[in-house]
Amino acid sequence: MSTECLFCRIVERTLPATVVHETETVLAFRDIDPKAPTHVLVIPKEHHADAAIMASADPALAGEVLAVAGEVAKLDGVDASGYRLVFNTGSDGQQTVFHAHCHVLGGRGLTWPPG
Ligand code: DGP
Repeated sequence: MSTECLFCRIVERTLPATVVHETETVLAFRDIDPKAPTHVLVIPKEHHADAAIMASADPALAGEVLAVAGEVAKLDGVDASGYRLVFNTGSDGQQTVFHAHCHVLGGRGLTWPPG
């Protein structure tokens, strides 16, 4: 845990967030600046700087993040119509928070390539 990390603070509940799902190892909460009707961030509770680092260190945890992302899509009712999972990684990938997170985006027709 790092108190310098925004998402660690959300895990610790010292920073508020709208939590939609939680397991022993994973937390899902609504993005503060939603880009679609469903925009939820799924994060490991343990701090890993990005998705690839998380997957190398703990492949099972990476699998749990993906499984929770699918659960979130079901909970928000976007599983049938479709949704997008995104892991922005590094500066060219537009990652701004360096705690691994999966964006779950849905509830509207998404464009490709992403802007
Ligand atoms: P990325 O650019 O992939 O690193 O996405 C970081 C996302 O985190 C971005 O969509 C906005 C969101 N975000 C940043 N700060 C907060 C916060 O304090 N609370 C919540 N719920 N979301 C945040």
